Amino acid sequence: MAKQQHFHIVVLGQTGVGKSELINYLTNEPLRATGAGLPVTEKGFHATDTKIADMVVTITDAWGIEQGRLAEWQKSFNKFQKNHSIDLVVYCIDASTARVQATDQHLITEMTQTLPVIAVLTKANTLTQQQIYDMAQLIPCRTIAVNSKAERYFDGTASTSFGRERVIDAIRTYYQAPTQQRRFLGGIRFGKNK
Ligand SMILES: Nc1nc2c(ncn2[C@@H]2O[C@H](COP(=O)(O)OP(=O)(O)OP(=O)(O)O)[C@@H](O)[C@H]2O)c(=O)[nH]1
Ligand SMILES: [Mg+2]
Repeated sequence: MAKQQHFHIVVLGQTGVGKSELINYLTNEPLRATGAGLPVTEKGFHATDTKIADMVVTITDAWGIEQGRLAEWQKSFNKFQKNHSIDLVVYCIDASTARVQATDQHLITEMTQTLPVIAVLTKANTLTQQQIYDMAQLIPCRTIAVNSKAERYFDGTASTSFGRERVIDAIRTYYQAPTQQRRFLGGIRFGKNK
């Protein structure tokens, strides 16, 4: 098994949900390419040693899950998991659709059996509190709403980014936990959904 030097965070989720953008937002660095249109992050798992606030981490940006390629994705993730120790999975779900898909529910449920997992609802800036709450109820782990990118829209309105501190606080809970406790924290629902 490859030895992980630092606390290892792996960012997973379907293509286009904002995994790479979240990494840039959390690290405050333009580390990963992002974009609309075709899938951006290439097949595989792309690790970078960096810092999130004062935490020294390795953060891995994943190939996004594409429709019709779930089995292929799972095979490649299983292989990755066998060869790397993972301290925390950050599983991203696009909140802008106001839907939680069964694929994401199943994958999170499966992963929480063996790994600590937190979920991030990305692009959450257009949703109401109630919508965020309703989505979080369907996700079997701690869930945090985020907008990774402040931007201007076609209609002239703008959004501000939010959620960074909450995600950092959640990461810190695991970062500070002794190794044996991390798995336990992953298996139970703790902390308040926000
Ligand atoms: N407003 C807003 N836009 C976001 C957010 N997260 C991502 N985006 C945008 O959504 C698009 C897709 O984001 P990416 O980070 O490239 O998505 P990804 O999950 O890495 O996609 P793949 O690499 O294809 O798997 C980009 O145009 C991002 O700028 C968010 O929280 N808010
Ligand atoms: Mg990407």
